Amino acid sequence: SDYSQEPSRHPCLHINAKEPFNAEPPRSALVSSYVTPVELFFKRNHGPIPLVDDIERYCVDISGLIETPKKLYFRDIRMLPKYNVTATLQCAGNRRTAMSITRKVKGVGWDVSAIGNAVWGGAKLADILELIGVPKLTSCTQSGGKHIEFVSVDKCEVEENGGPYKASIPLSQATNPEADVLLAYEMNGEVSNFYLMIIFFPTLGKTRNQTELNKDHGYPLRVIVPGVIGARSVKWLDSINIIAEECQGFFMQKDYKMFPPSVDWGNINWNTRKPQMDFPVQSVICFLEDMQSIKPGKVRISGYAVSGGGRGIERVDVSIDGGKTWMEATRFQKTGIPYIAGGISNDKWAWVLFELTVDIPQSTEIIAKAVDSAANVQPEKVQDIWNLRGILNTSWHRVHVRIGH
Ligand code: MTE
Ligand code: MO
Repeated sequence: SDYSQEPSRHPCLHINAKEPFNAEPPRSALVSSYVTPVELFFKRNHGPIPLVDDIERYCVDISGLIETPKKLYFRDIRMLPKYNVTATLQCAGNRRTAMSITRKVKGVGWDVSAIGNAVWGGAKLADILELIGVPKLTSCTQSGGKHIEFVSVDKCEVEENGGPYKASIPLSQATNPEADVLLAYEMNGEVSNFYLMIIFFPTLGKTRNQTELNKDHGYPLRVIVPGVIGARSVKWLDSINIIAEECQGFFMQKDYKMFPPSVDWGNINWNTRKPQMDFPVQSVICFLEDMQSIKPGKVRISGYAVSGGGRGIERVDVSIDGGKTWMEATRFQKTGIPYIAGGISNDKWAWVLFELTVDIPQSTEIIAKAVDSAANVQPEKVQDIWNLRGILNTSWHRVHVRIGH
């Protein structure tokens, strides 16, 4: 494979694999702002970054079990109403390294930063499908299409034997405008425009290219499926197929499925499980790395909490005595606006940042666990949710702090 065209990347990223490129920011970058800067957003790839250079000729082929197959050019998609959806993208492999410490798992190792929150700008998939004759809230087309498959431009060397990355979601979700599934062509457009206006004003012409999706994140067009593991948000979209059964690609059928701790590589039967879609409730402490030493006195503990499926965060509990007693942290999204569970102005697909200022008199273990709007709680021990692919590690997050002088 050809890795000679890879884009340049931020030097602060921790590289977990070079080719394909897999990297995450330091923990502190995640709590520095509600919206994660593009350069510090984690990058998860299964092959070289593909080059789409002729935007005029670029188009998405939509076919399969529909009455009127169609080619949509980039300009056709840009003509549809544009939505900005703030959504947290989390890789199912986030926190995999910590899971493999108890018992070995297979997959790229990640610390706690295979996650980021961005403002995705693009057309709603429900609008696109309506444009080609599939009405809103359709769960089955006349010719029996029940799933919508996204096929990428990239080549996944190992998993797909050089074929493209693929995934599917139910048609009912794709045609539901409330599910906010996007074909996105902008990442943090609103946000960077705001900052760039300050920096470059009045040369606003310069801001244009900064807002479009960059190569690492799917230029020129990617799918965003809010509330669902990152693996379904296909980058560098090439075509869309309406199909009867869910996509049969590697990443749907032979990967990203959640197995019980009893299943190992000797007895696995992939057909017994469904592809993972929504991610479970998660929270992580980000203000310091594990085993860091700090000064005694008041400490501001901070981190992120998020749940899948549009379930909001009801509560974040923090312990500074290894889980004997708990305190509730405060949560926020946009700076200055307090987060009210179930509030109408919440970004429903986005994480909350949490914080709690406490006195830490001695070296200890700090723990965080979150509760979502359906009262789901994170599991205490990683052993209980261990699975051979090391996905969905949502066990209580623990950091050890040493008090030094
Ligand atoms: N899309 C393509 N075409 N190729 C990929 O390798 N990786 C998926 C998903 N979409 C992938 C893809 C996975 S596993 C994740 S977690 C997200 O993209 C990561 O998105 P990001 O690199 O923009 O953070
Ligand atoms: Mo992922």
